[in-house]
Formats: sequence, C-alpha cells, structure tokens
Amino acid sequence: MTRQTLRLCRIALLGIFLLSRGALAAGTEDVAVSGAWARATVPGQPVAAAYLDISSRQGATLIAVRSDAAGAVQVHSMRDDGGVMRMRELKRLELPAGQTVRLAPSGTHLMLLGLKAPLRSGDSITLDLTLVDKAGRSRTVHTVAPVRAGPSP
Ligand SMILES: [Cu+2]
Repeated sequence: MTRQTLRLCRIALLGIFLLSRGALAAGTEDVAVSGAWARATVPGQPVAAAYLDISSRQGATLIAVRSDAAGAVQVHSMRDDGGVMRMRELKRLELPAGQTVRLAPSGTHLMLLGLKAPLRSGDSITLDLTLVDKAGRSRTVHTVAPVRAGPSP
C-alpha cells in the first residue's frame, strides 16, 4: 500500500465513522424508552400485556409496534365503563413534546396477540416501536423488555 492510498483509506474510514455516528444520533436522540417489561403468562393464555415509558423531545406519534414474541402488537387504552374495565385499540399514540407517556398496569398498555410461546419470568422479548415525527419521517426504536410476574392488574 502506498502512502497515498493509506491516506485515502484513513479519510474513508473517518467518513464512515462520522456517518454512523450521525445516523445513531438521528435515530435515537429524540425518542427515549425506559422501564420496559412484559407480564408473565399462565399456560394457555394467548395474549400478554407489556409496559414502558416513552418520550419524544420534539413530539412524535407511535404508529406501530412489533415483537418477536407475538403475531401482532396493539396499543390499548383502558376505560372504566360502570365498574367494568374496557380495552380499546389506539391506532396512534400521541407523544407530546417533552412529556413522558407511561404505559402501565390499569392504563394504556401494549397488548401482545398470538403469543408464540408462554412468557416466563426471566425471559425477555423484543419490542420494535415505529414512530413518525412532526416532519412525517418514520423511525423504529428497538427495545428489549424483560418478562416479570409483576403486580396484580
Ligand atoms: Cu389490552
């Protein structure tokens, strides 16, 4: 390798490094996910709930969720209807700028439908959250949720 090609090589590598840093920052900076967990299931239970805290600095909308553990994932809201808790699918979940939206037991949650296997404490599942920002750009945030027995619903 000549000195010239070595120099070009270094510049190219630096470029790749800077590009990947830029891509990382763009992909993860705005949206923060924390405290994700999924509730362990009993044998024969075809669905499970998962919870997390999510926030977007600029404001965004959660439009889709996928998991390796389930055929489909929906966002559900919970409403007290004369003493009966009713769940309703939310097609979109708004994340107001700078606010943490909590998905927690007895409230808005992720519903894992068509579980591929029972969820046992100590396992973990993936959750891929697809969001759209104010400019219409979509991104997917990947998170891992440990499975826990958790408090009673
Ligand atoms: Cu539900």
